[in-house]
Amino acid sequence: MVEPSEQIWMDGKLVPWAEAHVHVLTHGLHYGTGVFEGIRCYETEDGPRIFRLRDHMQRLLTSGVALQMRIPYSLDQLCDAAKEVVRVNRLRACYIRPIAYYASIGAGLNPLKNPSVSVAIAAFGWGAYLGEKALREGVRVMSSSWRRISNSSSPANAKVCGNYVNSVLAAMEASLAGFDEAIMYTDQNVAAEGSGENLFLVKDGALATPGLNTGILPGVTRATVLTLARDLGYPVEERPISRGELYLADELFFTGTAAEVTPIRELDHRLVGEGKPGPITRRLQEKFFAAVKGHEPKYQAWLEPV
Ligand code: PPE
Repeated sequence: MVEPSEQIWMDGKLVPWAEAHVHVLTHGLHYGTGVFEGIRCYETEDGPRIFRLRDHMQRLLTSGVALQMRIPYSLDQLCDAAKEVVRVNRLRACYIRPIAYYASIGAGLNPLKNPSVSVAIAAFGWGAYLGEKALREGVRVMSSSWRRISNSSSPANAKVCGNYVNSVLAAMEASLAGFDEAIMYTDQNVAAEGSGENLFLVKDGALATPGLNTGILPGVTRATVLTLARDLGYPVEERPISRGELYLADELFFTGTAAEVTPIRELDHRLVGEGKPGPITRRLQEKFFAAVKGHEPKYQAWLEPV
């Protein structure tokens, strides 16, 4: 559940939470022509620290390029604005949601005729994405009937608002079928990712994760876990993974800003390993939480003071 905060940053001004409106004829609302981010700020012994803020804001700018969007703020300005939102709301642990969208009013597809872009950054309390129990015990997931969008129909590797219809369909289907989350495959039947998470497999002590050419979001948490795994000495590969291979995995887990490192205990009614989080998943999860909470000097550079 989202816990509202007091103020939201909108185009350089702080606006009360309840007044942070956009016009109903906004281009971004009708056509999904926005790009967004999800960033977590963690409470550490030294105060709040935003995890990999620059990497997230850089991805926002890069996603904008895919929509030919001129975001009217620099990387530094976006990072400063995010810190300001955390500060003015006196938040400690929170979730930060920046969005940049084509803001023209009226109908007509091509936004380049009136290319005004608005940017908003909100910060609010948001606990464990799939629940605290999910982090401890793992989640039950299904193979989605919806295919992950491909890079040939949309810039699938960019965090574009419109892309998320695909994820929303998969998330609704999984929830209505009684599962916690979905795994989506490409049109070529290789595993891609969850509706809002990247996917990892562990087999015989080695890790594998789908490559970016499957149309996945290049997750910041995915990159973090790849680094942690390599530093711990686990072999890691980015490669195609079939559904059958997922069924025979020793361990599966999701990564994401919201989902953090969430073990998967069941896929399509088949237990993953022994049906509980496996040892490598647990080790990576522990390392991840140690890093974000400032307990790993080696990864301090990932933590941004507000
Ligand atoms: N894939 C998708 C499709 C995705 O939306 C996310 C983040 C990831 C992978 C993981 O990326 P990263 O957060 O950089 O490690 N999903 C965000 C939104 C979730 C939502 O429900 O909204 C998030 O985790 O913040």
